[in-house]
Amino acid sequence: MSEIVEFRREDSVAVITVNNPPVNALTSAMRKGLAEALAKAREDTVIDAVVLTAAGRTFIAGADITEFNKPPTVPTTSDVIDTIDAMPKPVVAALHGTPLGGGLEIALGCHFRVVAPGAKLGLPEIKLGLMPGAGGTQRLPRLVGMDKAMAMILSGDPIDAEDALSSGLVDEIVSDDLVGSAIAFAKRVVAEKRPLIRARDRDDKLTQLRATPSKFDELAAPYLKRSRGLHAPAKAIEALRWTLDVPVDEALVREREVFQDLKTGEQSKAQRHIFFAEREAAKIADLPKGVKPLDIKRAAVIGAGTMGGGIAMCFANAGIPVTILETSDEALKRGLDLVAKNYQASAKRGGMSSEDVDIRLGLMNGTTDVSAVADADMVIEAVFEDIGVKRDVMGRLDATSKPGAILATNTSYLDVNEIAHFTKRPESVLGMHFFSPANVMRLLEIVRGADTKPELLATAISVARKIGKVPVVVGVCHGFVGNRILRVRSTEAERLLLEGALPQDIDGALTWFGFPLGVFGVTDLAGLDISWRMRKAQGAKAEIADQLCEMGRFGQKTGKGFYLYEAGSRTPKPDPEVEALIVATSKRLGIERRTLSRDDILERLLFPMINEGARILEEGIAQRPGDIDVIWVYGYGFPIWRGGPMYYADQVGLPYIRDRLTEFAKQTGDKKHEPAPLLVKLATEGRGFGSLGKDD
Ligand code: T1G
Repeated sequence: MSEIVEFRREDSVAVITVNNPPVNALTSAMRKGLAEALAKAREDTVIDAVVLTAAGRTFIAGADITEFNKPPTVPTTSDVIDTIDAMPKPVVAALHGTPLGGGLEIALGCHFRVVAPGAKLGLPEIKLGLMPGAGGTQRLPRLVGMDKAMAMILSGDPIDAEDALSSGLVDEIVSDDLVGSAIAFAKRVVAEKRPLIRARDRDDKLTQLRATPSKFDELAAPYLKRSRGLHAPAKAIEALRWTLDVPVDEALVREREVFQDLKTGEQSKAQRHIFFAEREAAKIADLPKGVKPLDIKRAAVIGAGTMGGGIAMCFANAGIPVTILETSDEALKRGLDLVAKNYQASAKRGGMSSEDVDIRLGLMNGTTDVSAVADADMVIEAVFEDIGVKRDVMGRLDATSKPGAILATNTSYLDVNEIAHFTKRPESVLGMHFFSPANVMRLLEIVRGADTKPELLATAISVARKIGKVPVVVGVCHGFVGNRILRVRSTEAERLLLEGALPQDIDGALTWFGFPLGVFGVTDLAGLDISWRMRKAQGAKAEIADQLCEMGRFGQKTGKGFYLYEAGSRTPKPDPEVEALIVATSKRLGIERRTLSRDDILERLLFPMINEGARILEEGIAQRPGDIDVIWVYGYGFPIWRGGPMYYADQVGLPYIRDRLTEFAKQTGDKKHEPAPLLVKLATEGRGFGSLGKDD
């Protein structure tokens, strides 16, 4: 038998165990081993039942994604499942950990399923730009009904063991000795001569829907609406519909074909890039071996504003007690009320039970007494973005926090090294840049100061993962990685307004590209006044935005900004007044307006961002191009199916980008547009950013 598939017998039950750490990814060798083991179980007359299980931390967590760029090999996962389907003896899947993707599809092909508590079961293919390709779209709805199956397949989110039991995905939850219980289950099935249940042949859960197929469209509509730009959701919905009117054998063949198409498509490749980049981003190349994260038993957040409250929610959500410090009872009450309101809203939407809300609120301890942070292992300040305020707060935290506590500053632009030296323990300071709303946004930039101890970085990464964030370690510079690149885009957008584009042209180009919102839509949402104040403090100017602010047009909150908002509406409407102002400003500045195509606009916005990304890499502010991609996908709405700015650059081709940047530098007279040396070097060598670290 193959090394990664073990076959043994317990009385008359064959126990087939896969073992391919860390996540039992379904490799071609595993499929081969499974096919052989199943054949052996089938032929051995002593054996009258089979238990299929996995060693280590999880049942099969899906196909091995690293094999996706190679041609498919036989036996395929579908072949393995067909073998199980055709088996005259009961096959029981014993599930634990994260049975996902092809792993869950194999389990769906078994006749029975038992599961350990704590398991998470799902079909996450959609997150990789795919849909299930080994029967998932046909078997899951037959087991759990269309509503549930569609939610699982279209969200890609797993469900827990209890949910799996109540929805009919599994037959039993077994609390201890998973394999022993599965063997006992199999023996019971044999003794009771229970008929073998093949999911593919079941129909009871779909009868009602077949009678009213329009209900299917109603179910699908919200998912289609949310899937702008992505190919996979519509394909998955199409495949799910086949359960209503296409014979199952044919539907299974079609499903596999569509899956193969998606797998070789550009979108899935980009999404797979992000999957691996996200995991790479949590690794720090020069971290000394053996550095262990510190245990964070209690956290404290300074400031109960929107940001502070959101950060505190992240800790409470992960079960970590958190103290929230404010300067006045009023501000504290306001902050805690907002947190409670957020939780209640999410309970109302069905996101959590009211007990969950109570548990989470119970983990939060609001105070105005700074000495209450003394027992926190990690303190995150989320006070006003002003270096003087930060100096004051960090000084006080230094005086009160216990030795060894991590002091994190949640700043978006400020110099973390300077902030670290507001304390007498700069080695205990780092930046943790959360994105608003902090309880929702997944990105966390972890800013490494010059003195930051390695343990702190390891701890910040481990805490980030515990609180459900995607951590990326970055170096110190103005705006770090995300906002530094954002600033380049904003500058270009302003310039484009003066050169001939209108806000709706620029935003239209960006939303066409796949961003959920354009530059000016975002500005109107966030409010124009904040950056106006920042510009005034720095003596900086933005021709159009400054004039809009002087007119009191601060964005959605005043009903007017770059766009017009009708009372109570969040829909931006182009405003002739703004158009006239832009045209007049161009004229006043002596800029001859010209027509800019969508491509002109996109290149002018995106290529300088890519150029800045190259500089960020040269300076070592980001460790790898993939880190920049992860930051822009998770923090700034860069369409995941385009893989992030640096991955996208490689698809466009660096020589073209280099040449265009050179032209922009000539046109605008801005030297910053000149292509960065790294970009030029890679373009000349015929390489892409993706080759960095691999060839040199
Ligand atoms: N293939 C290859 N490598 C994988 C992998 C996979 N499916 N899943 C994880 N890894 C690597 C990962 O890169 C990392 O490597 C290590 O394992 C630990 O992962 C026909 C075809 C299982 C919930 O989408 O969601 O089946 O960085 O750090 O936080 O329909 O990994 O250590 O070198 O994430 O404990 C469907 C993807 C495939 C599951 C574990 N399956 N994986 O999380 O650890 S499509 C998935 C996950 C499919 C069929 C189709 C998570 C996890 P390294 P980790 P974790």
